[in-house]
Amino acid sequence: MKKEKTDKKILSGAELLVKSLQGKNIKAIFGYPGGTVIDIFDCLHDSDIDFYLTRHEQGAVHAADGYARASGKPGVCIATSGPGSTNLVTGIATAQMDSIPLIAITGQVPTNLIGNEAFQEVDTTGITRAITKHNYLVKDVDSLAQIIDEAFYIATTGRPGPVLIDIPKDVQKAKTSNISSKPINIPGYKPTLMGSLKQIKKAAEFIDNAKRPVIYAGGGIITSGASDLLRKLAEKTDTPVTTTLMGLGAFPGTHELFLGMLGMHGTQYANYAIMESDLIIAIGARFDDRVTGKLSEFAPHANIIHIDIDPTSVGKNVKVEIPIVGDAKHILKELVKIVKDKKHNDWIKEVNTWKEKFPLSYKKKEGVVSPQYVVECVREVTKGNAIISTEVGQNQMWVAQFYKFDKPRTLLTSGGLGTMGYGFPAAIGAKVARPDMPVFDIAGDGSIQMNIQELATAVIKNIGVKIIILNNGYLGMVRQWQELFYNKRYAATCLRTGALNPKKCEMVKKCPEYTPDFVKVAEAYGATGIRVRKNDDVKNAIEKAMETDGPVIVDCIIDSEENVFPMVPAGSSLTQMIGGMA
Ligand SMILES: Cc1ncc(C[n+]2csc(CCOP(=O)(O)OP(=O)(O)O)c2C)c(N)n1
Ligand SMILES: [Mg+2]
Repeated sequence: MKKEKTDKKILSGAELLVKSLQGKNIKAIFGYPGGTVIDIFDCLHDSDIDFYLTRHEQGAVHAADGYARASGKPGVCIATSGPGSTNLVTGIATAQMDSIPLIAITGQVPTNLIGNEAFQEVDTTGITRAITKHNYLVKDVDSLAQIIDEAFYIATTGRPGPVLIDIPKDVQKAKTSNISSKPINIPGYKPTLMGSLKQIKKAAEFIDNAKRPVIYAGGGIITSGASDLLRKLAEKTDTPVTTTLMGLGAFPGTHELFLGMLGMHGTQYANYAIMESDLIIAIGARFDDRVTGKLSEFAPHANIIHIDIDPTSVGKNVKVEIPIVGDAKHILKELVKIVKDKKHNDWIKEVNTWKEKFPLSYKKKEGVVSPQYVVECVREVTKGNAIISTEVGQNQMWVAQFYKFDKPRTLLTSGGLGTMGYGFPAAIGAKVARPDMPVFDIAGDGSIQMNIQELATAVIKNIGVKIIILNNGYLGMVRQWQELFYNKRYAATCLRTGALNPKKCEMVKKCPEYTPDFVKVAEAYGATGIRVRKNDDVKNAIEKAMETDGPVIVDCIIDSEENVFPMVPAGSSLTQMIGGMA
């Protein structure tokens, strides 16, 4: 009798969606309501899912992304049709560029109105086609259960990425008895996990014979959970390791074989090691232009082994001797078994000489806060036991250079798209995923204003994210390029004036010292604000922020002319670094 009842279970599309999310153990959703998603919210109303109402859909999608990066589980966000879904676009593209598993659910106008320029109609699947791993317009409620399962499968397997499900309002209301899905079988999507053993053996031979090997590791190590194996490979073969921005935390930042980040704002010694290397072992990285510098001069003496789960990434930008397609964890497991124990005394000595001669450094100045010191202090106070998100610009690069990330999933940063406004909502998502961890957003004064409204979300839900603003009064990274390559013509980068030519602008004299005053902004939202003007006060302020309940802004006034060095000018070779040690 009872059994018959369950067999005939009938659900609306919206009910089925919420039940499916619960079935997938989704505990938190970030989003914003609107006309075409009221049915879904009406079902969420009775569910035990934690819902986080952000103040902008961009906040929701970045929060879901931060949740995913911090936890390794897919993040889920929801928005209404039209402006709701277009507000998700930047966040979806951010997740796509950094291979983050994300499910974006959008409402759509009823199917009979699609194509009619209906109120709040946009072609969401059309707009997001190029920035999602896959997307769906659900035309029939009977297909919904299968689509949801497929969406999660695609988002989380292979090279992960965002998947969008666009659900018209009538589909949400329509009833179906098709509430479970069939085993997933998607023709044309069968990610390769196990690398070819023949290729792995060949790679081991190259590694055994190399004299000056370097491991170049990317975010793929973190995604696949291969950090321990990476360390084993490096230690067994006595090979120095450099990582991309996305790879920071994949290898202990304090390990003696660690070279720091490579590329445009990488360390001199990482870049020199790459340029002198005879074998680059690239794992879960894609030879992005910020990493390679001038491609034709990149690593002139090196053979390249390229391990990646995405076959389209392998050999895309550089010539690769040994391509291996598969999951880094599987491949490294095999590789670690068969490579020989090695010592590269001469090579390590050479690398260590560069480390000593060309360290990352900065000078502390009087009367201002040193941004690099702030980053070091956050690490000291938290003992590195924290999750750090960044915004984009100089703030991001100072974090990458001076915070020694020891563990995976402790740095959240928009690497591929470089999205200002990412860090704060991502930190909120991270804190929801990992309430046990201190979470900091190390921000620029420009970027933080792109999603500052999420202070309301953080205050109301008591999400204790600590925002450290490295306040230089400028869109600092762009100003740095203008200083170095555009004759100090600071067009539209001075945040105090907004002027095309700040020298001629009277505003500097007239406007208040800070626009906005971030301490007051924090207070206006019901958060705590602290201003710091000198290095001596930095540590105290960070400690106080840690002790204070709820969100805190620590506004650090830094020198507006502080630059991120060393630097490889765009289009130059990795050896042509400026602003480093001579
Ligand atoms: C959404 C977005 N718009 C524009 C840019 C271009 N951009 C890159 S860095 C930067 C300056 C960021 O200023 P701020 O947040 O104050 O950081 P700072 O470099 O000063 O640390 C800009 C405008 C971007 N990356 N993202
Ligand atoms: Mg700034």
